[in-house]
Amino acid sequence: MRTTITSALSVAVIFLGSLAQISCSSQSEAGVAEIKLPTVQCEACVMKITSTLKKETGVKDVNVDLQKKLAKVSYLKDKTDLDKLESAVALAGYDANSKKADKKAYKGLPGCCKVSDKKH
Ligand SMILES: [Cu+2]
Repeated sequence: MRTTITSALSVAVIFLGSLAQISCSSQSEAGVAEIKLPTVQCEACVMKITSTLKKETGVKDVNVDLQKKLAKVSYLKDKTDLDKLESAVALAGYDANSKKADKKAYKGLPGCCKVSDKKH
């Protein structure tokens, strides 16, 4: 009986120990980037930009607001930075802050996702 209690206790100790390790392992600093998306047009654009950003290393969470034409990205500062995130969006075919959309990628977007004025 005693052995059972002792081994149960040691299992509990090991379990708690691993929990403590998990909570201490992510020490990297998190930041939130705001990316203006002046050319975002519809839900399909939102989905595309969201999945593009989520694929980036160090990105934890992405929230694209279609009305505000703004993406909010939570990311780990030692893994990526605003410049890389903007480039990823630009490569997907959308303007990101002051970065212009990659022309080829923009041409490949569905018609509904293209800006209706002829500036592009
Ligand atoms: Cu669209």
